[in-house]
Amino acid sequence: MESTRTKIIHLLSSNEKTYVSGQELSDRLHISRSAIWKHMKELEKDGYLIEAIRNKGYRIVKSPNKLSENTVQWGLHTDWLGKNVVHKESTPSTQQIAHQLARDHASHGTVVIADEQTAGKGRLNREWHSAKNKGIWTSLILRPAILPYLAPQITLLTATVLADVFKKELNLDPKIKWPNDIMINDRKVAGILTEMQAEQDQIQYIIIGIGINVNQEMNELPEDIQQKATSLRATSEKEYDITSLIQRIFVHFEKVYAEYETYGFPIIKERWESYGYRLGERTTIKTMKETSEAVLVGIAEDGALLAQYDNDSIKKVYSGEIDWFPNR
Ligand code: BT5
Repeated sequence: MESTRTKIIHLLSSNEKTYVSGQELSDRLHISRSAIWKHMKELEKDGYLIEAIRNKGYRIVKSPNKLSENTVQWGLHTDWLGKNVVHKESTPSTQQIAHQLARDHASHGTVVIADEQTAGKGRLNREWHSAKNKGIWTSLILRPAILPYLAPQITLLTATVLADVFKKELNLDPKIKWPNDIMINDRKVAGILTEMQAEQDQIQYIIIGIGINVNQEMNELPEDIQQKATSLRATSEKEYDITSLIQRIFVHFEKVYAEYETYGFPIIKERWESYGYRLGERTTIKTMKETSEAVLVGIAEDGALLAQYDNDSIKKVYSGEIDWFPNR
């Protein structure tokens, strides 16, 4: 159940430019006008800046500069992504909460966001550092109508969304290192962890975990990753508003997801390849049997990376087999 104050915020934020009268709020929420007034005072205590004008009504001018269910939703212009937000100040991992919510039938587009994760997860049980208020640590619950073996496409899609936002909205120069790392200046700025619950021919849900280093200074990054990681701030010397960045990502995600539903994987593949890290370059590939050189040429429909060998044969290769940083 939405609380009265969340309802008030929703009603006001669907009319950002105009005022909503006390009478209208009172009619829609079935509470008195003086009760509405008291709620407004409570919102102000929480850091909302509310303008109240006689004969016009109320308007939210600014939301507080901290993450919460309300601040993420205030001014979020999406149809389904982030309509249901669960925010935690601190949690072991947003993935865990998202799994629980998904098992309890949370809807497509439900998101979990944390200020801090104490046991953030990478792939293969690797650790993901998630310092308090320094980054975006979020998990999206999706219920795509695709076959389970195509799920990696959603990871690739997510990577293009992040790269687009970093490039087009923040003027940075991101690359996507197959399959899921967003790189700036050869350092990892964001990672994606996809987990899913599926039967043979049907996905029950996918959880897309997104971790983005946003406002860390270089020397705030943990020692074990200082040589290979970066943050948006460290690459651009600008601080970013985390709430508004989350909103931009959700809005763009929804747009790209709709394009994917309409046109299928080819448009994602094309975009992904335009950002592909070291695509077109020769790399060393080590399989169990041999070590050889090949040129990375693109991605396949199932999400595999394609390498072209000197005899022109194109083969699928996997992450552990590629020497990404021969000089590191
Ligand atoms: C990933 O794994 O890159 C997936 C990261 C997903 C994190 C999100 S945050 C929200 C959600 N909740 C979670 O618990 N997880 C998801 P992988 O490709 O395995 O990379 C992990 C490796 O990246 C580690 O072994 C470190 O070397 C490095 N690393 C750890 N923390 C980092 C950070 N904050 N920035 C850059 N690199 C990091």
